[in-house]
Amino acid sequence: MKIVVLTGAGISAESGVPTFRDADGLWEGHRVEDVATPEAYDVAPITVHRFYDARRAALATVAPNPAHHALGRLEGVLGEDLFLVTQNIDDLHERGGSARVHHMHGELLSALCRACGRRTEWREDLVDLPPCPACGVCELRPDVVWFGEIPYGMERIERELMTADLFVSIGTSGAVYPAAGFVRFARACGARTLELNLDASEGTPFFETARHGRASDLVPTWVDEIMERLAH
Ligand code: BV8
Repeated sequence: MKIVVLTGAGISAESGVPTFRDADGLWEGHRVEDVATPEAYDVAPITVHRFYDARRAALATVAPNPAHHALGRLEGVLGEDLFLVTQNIDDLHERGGSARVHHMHGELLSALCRACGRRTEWREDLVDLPPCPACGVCELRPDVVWFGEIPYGMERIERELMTADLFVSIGTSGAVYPAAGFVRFARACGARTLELNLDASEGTPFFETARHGRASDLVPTWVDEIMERLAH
């Protein structure tokens, strides 16, 4: 059974990582859409660095929750038959036991050099514009996909959606594309579809089944069901 799981900020909410909706999409009075853009970075790089430096530093204060751990267990059983694609830029899936995580919107713990294009693991602040470890130029930006930029690995994601038996969306509002369109694409390719989310989302009408509740309850229960089915 091939399963594609898409996660969003809602799976990290119970770990203490604020979702985009919780803060009403605001950060220090800025709309996220206004900070998470290449234009914002060109106009006010320090403001944008402060936004991401704060979120990167906050990772040290949060821990994976039972939903992350359950997906780690599922990977142990399904191996390559599980494709986990996340919109999240935190490292909670990895710390929850998932070894293969596709971060379609990039990662907080990575820096992208605007001079040489290299992506480097990065755990410190970027606001002081440190030199790129590869080329030495001080042009490191957050390795995050901003609005108007192309998400990482779209071809790979589409291939996985085309061959999935089941597409499960966890903790996302279904407000941002192309991720919000995955359910319709998967369904058109013949996959069953399941939404696990705190409440109804913009995507709910496109799912065959939707379960509403907290991810730390819904995800372990669903993973146990799948394990049970795989065992027989
Ligand atoms: C692109 C990284 C071209 C940065 C992010 C008009 C119409 C349609 C599309 C567009 C349009 N105008 C512009 C666009 C394109 C645009 C877009 O979709 N805009 C929206 C605003 C309309 N998209 C883009 O620009 C994308 N690029 O289109 O390129 C292209 C595409 C394909 C191929 C070739 C070319 C790039 C978008 C990426 C932006 N970067 N993140 C950062 O993190 O700072 S987006 C960011 O917000 C997230 O990554 C995520 O994708 C998105 C939404 O966040 P969610 O994860 O869903 O979180 P949210 O807070 O919204 O919801 C939380 C959910 O959890 C809720 O439903 C809640 O009920 C639930 N929840 C809460 N607590 C719990 C819970 N569930 C369970 N348990 C709980 N405890």
